[in-house]
Amino acid sequence: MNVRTAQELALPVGVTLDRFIMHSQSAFPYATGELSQLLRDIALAGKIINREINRAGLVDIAGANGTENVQGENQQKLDIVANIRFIRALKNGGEVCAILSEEDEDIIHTGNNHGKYVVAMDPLDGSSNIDVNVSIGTIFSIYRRVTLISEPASMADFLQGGRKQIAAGYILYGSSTMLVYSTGDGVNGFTYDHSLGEFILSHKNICSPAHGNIYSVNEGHYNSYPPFVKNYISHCKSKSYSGRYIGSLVGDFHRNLLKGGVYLYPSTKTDPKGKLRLLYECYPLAFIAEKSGGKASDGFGNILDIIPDSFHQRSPIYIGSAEMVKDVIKL
Ligand code: P6P
Repeated sequence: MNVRTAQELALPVGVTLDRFIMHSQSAFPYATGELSQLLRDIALAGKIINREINRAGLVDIAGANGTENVQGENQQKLDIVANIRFIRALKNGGEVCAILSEEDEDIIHTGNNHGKYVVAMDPLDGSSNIDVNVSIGTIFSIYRRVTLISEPASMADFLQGGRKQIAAGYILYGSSTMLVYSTGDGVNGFTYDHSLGEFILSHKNICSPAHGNIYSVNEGHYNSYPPFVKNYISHCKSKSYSGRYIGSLVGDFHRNLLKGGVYLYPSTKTDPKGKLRLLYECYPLAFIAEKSGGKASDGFGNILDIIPDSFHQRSPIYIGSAEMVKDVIKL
């Protein structure tokens, strides 16, 4: 039997999220720690939601809540739980003056009017997959407020445009739970170690492969896609690419980010503007895509250059490996 040496048994735990944040902050001499605290608050909410999700099969928390959100979509119980958990964590953290959530029509004022930041979020995307045990995710986007400190936040704080994001990321509740985020200088991934209750740096400086052989699209809507999307799907088949579509944006995006691939949610007859939300799904993932060398387009231009005009507006999205996104558009 091979007996592990003391050195092997005492391997370092790795870099915790806290230590990574503190180290990153030290690179910004004028950083005063509020953004670091905000990232910790998001991570805390992620740990709590991770626990709820893991119990979903055991504690009657899965399934529909019997209500609809502002979009008219059936809310799952965990959608509401996740929304409450994030709002509470961000309120208690004190750094955020207001939140825009997919689950609420209007912005949520936290009461921290001295908070420098606002957060747009989809607290739990893909939640209809919970009771069939498919990966789901939280998506978040962080802006520095433009309204006066001490005043309540307003629409202007949330309609600054994708290029004004100062940080964005997602939490993937999958076979393992991961937090992936960027504050503008690279993209880093942290895997949750349940035994420690810590996110540990596991994917340093993620670089999106320029090309890949995975395409993610719901081919059930094929007949209502624009011609260029149909051409691209034919192109993928001619190249014998792998179709991988799990019906959960964060899961599809994350796999394509690591392995190379492109996710497409085009406009359709039922969703002429596309299905995904610009402010808290498209913008944050486009931020991550670009900061890791990938691309994100609405079919006409860069997602991050779209000027927003309402909180819950939708956009078509073609996102992932740079060369593959270019291929979608040029076809
Ligand atoms: P469809 C989940 O509802 C979601 O917002 C994304 O997570 C997912 O990629 C997409 O919608 C699935 O939509 O129309 O293919 O079922």
